[in-house]
Amino acid sequence: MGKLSSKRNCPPHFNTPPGQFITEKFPVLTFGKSPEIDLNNWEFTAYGLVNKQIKFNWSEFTNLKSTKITAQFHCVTQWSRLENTWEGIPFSTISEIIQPKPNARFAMVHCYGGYSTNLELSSMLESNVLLAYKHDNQPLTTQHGGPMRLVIPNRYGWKSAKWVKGIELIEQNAPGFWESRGYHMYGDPWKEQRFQAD
Ligand SMILES: Nc1nc2c(c(=O)[nH]1)N[C@H]1C(S)=C(S)[C@@H](COP(=O)(O)O)O[C@H]1N2
Ligand SMILES: [Mo]
Repeated sequence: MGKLSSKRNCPPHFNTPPGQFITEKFPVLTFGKSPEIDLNNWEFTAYGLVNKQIKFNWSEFTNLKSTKITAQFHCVTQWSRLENTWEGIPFSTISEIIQPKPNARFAMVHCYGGYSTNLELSSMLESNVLLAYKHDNQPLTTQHGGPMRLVIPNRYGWKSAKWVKGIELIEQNAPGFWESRGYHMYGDPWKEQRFQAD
């Protein structure tokens, strides 16, 4: 990765998806209020079409082997933040534990506070998809999804669900919170898959 200073001098279209503008801030985009989560009661579950259902508390979850990635972040409202380091547990690690059944094709990500989003299981298994608890080397703040959020850099930001509580593997695709309000089922920023009608 180049330095941020060199990227700043690039025209916005050079290395960001079409229709996006670069910001160096980290705006907060939340529908409604941030949920209050007590780490002592925090739980992460994975269930549905799996051979082994799991329920982890914070120490069980953070004892899994973590990874660090650097990735762009693209919100459908057109801001992109180019350099973000995220640290957390790859979803592929969770997948090895839960062992999806052959008919598991999609994931519904459920959040504290009621938000949800849907993703293809195959996209979730890419190596840069994390259940992240650090951003730019700091513990995730509450407003950015702390204690833990999904990060899926190859999709628009609404699919990077904050305050993740559970991941349900399903056979038929179904819309999450924004997808049922017209946002795209896949949401690839490089293809400008913003809204369902596009
Ligand atoms: N639970 C939850 N996750 C969410 C949202 C939300 O409203 N609730 N907003 C989404 C949207 S639209 C974006 S762009 C990103 C923004 O993440 P940030 O607030 O950390 O910048 O979070 C996504 N994840
Ligand atoms: Mo967004």
